[in-house]
Amino acid sequence: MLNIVLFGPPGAGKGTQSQKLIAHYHLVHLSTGDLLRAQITQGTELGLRAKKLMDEGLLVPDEVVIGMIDSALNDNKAAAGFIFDGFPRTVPQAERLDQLLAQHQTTIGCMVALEVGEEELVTRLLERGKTSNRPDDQDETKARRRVAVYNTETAPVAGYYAAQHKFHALNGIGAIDDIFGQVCAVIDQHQA
Ligand code: B4P
Repeated sequence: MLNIVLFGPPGAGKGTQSQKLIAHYHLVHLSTGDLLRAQITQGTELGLRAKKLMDEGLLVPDEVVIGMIDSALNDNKAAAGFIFDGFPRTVPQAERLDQLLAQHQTTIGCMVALEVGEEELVTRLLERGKTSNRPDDQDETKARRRVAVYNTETAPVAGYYAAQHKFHALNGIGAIDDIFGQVCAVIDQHQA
């Protein structure tokens, strides 16, 4: 099984690269952002609670996203592997993911981090906000808050995977196809 964590700040290109990776490696895409937005669209109680936090650029509680990932893993037992996009976003989420994958007799192969500076991130998020209708992409203050939340709460997750010798960082600035080639090179090297 091939399990990849695609890591990086909001707007780094995780969703963009995930779309290309699932086509190339035939993996199941698990984006906690997409799963949460689906709950919002369906108007579930979970979605209503998550929306308030997401619109403000804050993280949804760990137990909520861990529960969604647990269900998704159980729903995709025949998968060749998973791309985890936007998850784990905290160290407790990373620890729980390891436990959940162990229950399925598998583990994370590698984490690929896309590195992009704050000004470029904010530019990308606000640009996407012109067409995405995502409330969290509409406002510069919220975009900067998401980057700040990433720096304090999510960035330590890199150390968690570095301690397992699974962490690889790439420059996330450049042509999307060039970055995709570099991400594939890291994954292929890990599989070899
Ligand atoms: P996400 O849906 O994960 O949102 P994101 O971080 O903005 O997405 P991403 O980083 O994938 O966007 P991409 O670069 O592809 O999360 C949204 C919210 O959900 C969070 O703020 C949080 O509230 C909640 N949440 C989600 N997961 C959670 C968790 N595990 N725990 C707690 N809360 C959680 O795209 C950005 C733009 O850049 C696009 O327009 C794209 O076209 C552009 N772009 C991409 N690559 C580019 C490149 N190389 N050059 C130029 N532009 C590029």
